[in-house]
Amino acid sequence: MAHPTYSNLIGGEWLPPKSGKSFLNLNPADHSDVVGEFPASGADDVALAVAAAKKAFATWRLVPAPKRAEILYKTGQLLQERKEQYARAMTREMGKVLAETRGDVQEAIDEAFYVAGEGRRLFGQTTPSELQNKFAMSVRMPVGVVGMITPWNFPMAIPSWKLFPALVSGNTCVIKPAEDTPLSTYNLVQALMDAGLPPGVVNIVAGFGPDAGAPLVEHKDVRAISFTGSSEIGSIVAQRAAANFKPVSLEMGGKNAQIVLDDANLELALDGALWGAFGTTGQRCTATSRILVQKGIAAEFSAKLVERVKRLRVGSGLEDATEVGPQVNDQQIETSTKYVEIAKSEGAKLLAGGERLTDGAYGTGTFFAPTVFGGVKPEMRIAREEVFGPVVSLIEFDSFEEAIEIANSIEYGLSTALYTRDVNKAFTAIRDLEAGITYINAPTIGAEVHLPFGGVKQTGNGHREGSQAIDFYTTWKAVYVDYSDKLQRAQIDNAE
Ligand code: UN1
Repeated sequence: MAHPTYSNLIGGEWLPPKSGKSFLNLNPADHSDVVGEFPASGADDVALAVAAAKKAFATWRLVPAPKRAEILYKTGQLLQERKEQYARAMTREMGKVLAETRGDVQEAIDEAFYVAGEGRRLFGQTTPSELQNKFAMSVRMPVGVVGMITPWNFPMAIPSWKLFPALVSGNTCVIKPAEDTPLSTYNLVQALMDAGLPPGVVNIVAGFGPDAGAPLVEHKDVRAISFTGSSEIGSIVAQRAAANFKPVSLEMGGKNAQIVLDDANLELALDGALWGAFGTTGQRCTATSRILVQKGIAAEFSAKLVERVKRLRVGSGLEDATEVGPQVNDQQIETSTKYVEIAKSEGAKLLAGGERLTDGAYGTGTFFAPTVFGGVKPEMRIAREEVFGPVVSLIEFDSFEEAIEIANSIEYGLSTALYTRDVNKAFTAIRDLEAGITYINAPTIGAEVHLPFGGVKQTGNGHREGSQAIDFYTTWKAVYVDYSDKLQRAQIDNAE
């Protein structure tokens, strides 16, 4: 069947890539289903897109913020109308089940309505001047052209976390979506354009990291970079951007722990573990990949978990009965396979899954059996390194203090969860867990758009999305207005 061909969006026009190259976007549940052909762009395409964004910035920054926000509000409404259509397109290109792709579109809708309100805030401060008849204030200014590099696991939500706050702040954008899932970014930007976004304010350059991402990071007219992806690539992005002091916001890996104390509601903790570890086929940066269980309940918890994991229905995300969709591509399958081998060689005990599924309809896609390892020790690689697949490790501990220590003993620090009925322990964990997010009696996944999102250690570089995103997409200007009609020298004339 003929598939649609997409171009780059540059200055409001659809332009084929200068490189003349393209790639196919395949359905991970069925590789014979081609979702579309997308440009494999290069530095020339990036340069055109940045020039268009720079031109558009001259006028977009002068549009009053409440007006910019109205376009975002309208975008939210259009996304509501198109939710089912965009969710289906997303499941087709990314694989996760429909309930989750609906959630992904919903997250973009939430972000649109939340950020639209920001158009009438974007608050600065006023403060007394040390001098008479002088007014002092701080105002937020846009930074200019912002480059965005987004991942495939939340193909609409994450672009919305970056585009919407950048836009309400008056910036213009060039976005390079992940090569596995460009269509959802196209759909999101289509909604923005239909809501009245002027040409050139958002530009899309599709392609691969080394060819299209790198020139975006390095372009001198790109004033800031927002990246979500692996810590490995994030480090390269940060180093390249550092050459010309470009601010970079990085959201990267996780190795998120769910701690279950022996006083916990066990069924609730099981529900949470199952959803946290196997929702999105384990392909969330917030996914539960370590379950720390207190010794007294470990055997029961492990048996019940394994029993439920074995019953999970793996299949195409477009089918209603499916609970776990495919992994996004072969590379991810290889990573899961590699970590299963590593875990086995380290002496961890395979309790469920552990292999690629190839029988029947599975053969045309990239499916991996939901996998559980028991007997995992905190020092094993399977307990420390990110897998980004449907693989979870069970680690036993004696005391609450030991659980916190194990949870913190890794290089990442995104999300954590504690299941307990003891309020004192809950608050102690909130204080002591080294992570950007802590849940009590809820799984490690499920952040809401109006709270800070991001992590510590190798997970991030100090910035937060969600409620704090505006801080990255604006720069402060201090403004002094002297209405004394005479020269007043700060630090000197106020001494009198
Ligand atoms: C991610 O995996 O990169 O908190 C983002 C969550 C989602 C976002 C995940 N709202 O699990």
